[in-house]
Amino acid sequence: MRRTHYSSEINSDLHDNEAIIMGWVSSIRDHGNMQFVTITDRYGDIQVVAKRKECTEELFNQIQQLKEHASVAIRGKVKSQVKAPNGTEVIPLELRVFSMAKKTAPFIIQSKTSIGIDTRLNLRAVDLRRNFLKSIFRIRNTALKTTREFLSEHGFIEVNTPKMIATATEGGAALFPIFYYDREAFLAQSPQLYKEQLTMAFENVFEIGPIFRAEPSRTNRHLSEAISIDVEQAFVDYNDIMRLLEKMIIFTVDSIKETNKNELEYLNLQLPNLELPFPKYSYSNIVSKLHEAQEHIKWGDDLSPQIIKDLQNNRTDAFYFITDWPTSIKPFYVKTKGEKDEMMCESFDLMYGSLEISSGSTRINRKNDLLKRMKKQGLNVDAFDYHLRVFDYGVPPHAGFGLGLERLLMAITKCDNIRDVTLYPRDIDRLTP
Ligand code: AMO
Repeated sequence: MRRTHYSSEINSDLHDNEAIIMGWVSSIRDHGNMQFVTITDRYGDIQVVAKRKECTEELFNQIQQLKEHASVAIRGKVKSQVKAPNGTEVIPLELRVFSMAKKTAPFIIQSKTSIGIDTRLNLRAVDLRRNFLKSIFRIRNTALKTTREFLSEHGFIEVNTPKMIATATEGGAALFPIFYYDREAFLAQSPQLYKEQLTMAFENVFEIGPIFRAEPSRTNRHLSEAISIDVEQAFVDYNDIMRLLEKMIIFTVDSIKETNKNELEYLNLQLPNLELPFPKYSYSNIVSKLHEAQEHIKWGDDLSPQIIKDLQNNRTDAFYFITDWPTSIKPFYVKTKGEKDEMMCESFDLMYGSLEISSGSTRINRKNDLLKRMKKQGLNVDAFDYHLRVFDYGVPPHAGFGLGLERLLMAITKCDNIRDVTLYPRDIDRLTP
């Protein structure tokens, strides 16, 4: 048997014609002498209606024994039917069961509301058959596709950098050590140093790949393995990069609106009409506002999601930048605001409500400045020799950002738990499936 039509191709033009559909059983309604079976394929659903009087005894029994999730092919006659969900149904003539479901899934496929995420994650491939998640991952697909399109149109080339590395790049974030033959190595926390180096030859580069962070805490916004959209550009500074990033976000959100109408409708989401430029608040300005609100925070402290939430009265529906952070809480490669103002650096976080979506900065491009900062942050300069040596050969001024794909999806789909927007999430408690 070969598939002749996808569910989306079954329409009233095919009335009285035969078709072979393939997919899995997403719902069964048993009305005694009538069985309603929904077959789902990658494009949607089609209703199959078996009537005892119109089928052979054997076929009717076979259909009656079907279970949700079984993988099947049905040859049948297409009938226009106004009462059917998409105006047509299929009257079965032959059923082939490729694989019968042996168990009942511990969650309801058609339901929008979900049961405990751990139960679902333990059976993730089956969980992903839910329309809710399929909608999210189709939106993810658009986000990835349009990001690539946007960056390529803006003269960036896509690169891949090593994920097994010798040194930390992101200070505070903990590393996963691995065995590398007879040495210790680490999983890359970010492609930071490599993307910077690549601006020497290519000027504009981007990478979409995994980053690994040994996050010790259990939160709804941290993964041990996340996907980062990393961008680096030569001969620009952080202001140019913020302009690029906000344009990219708008391009992505608009493309999703255009491409994923069905998914957005299913998820009951109305994406905002975003306007340029996104608001910018300096770190110092936010700290002053926090002082006015009687929050206990010192200039130089990091801003926790909770403190930002409090400041916004829990408003969580807008993108904005927090700029000019204290140098002491940003990584060693970030350029300061200038000799007079070494305390602050040319850096930004892109926020959505209290969720950090991206961070970026102008980078240090002079070797002496970089050495000074590394020493100040207590780093072992010798371990970075492989990186520092390229600074003897004319590293251009450059700037860039890292954007967490899952964080962006949380913002777009309004999911509170990062695990829902990750196919197979990794966290402190989870290494399977
Ligand atoms: P940073 O460490 O801020 O910056 O990371 C950049 C973005 O990556 C996402 N992210 C995460 N997402 C899920 N789980 C995690 N554990 C996690 N950690 C980070 C966030 C964050 O904003 N090299 C710099 C970027 C740059 O300056 O180019 C960096 O890695 O969305």
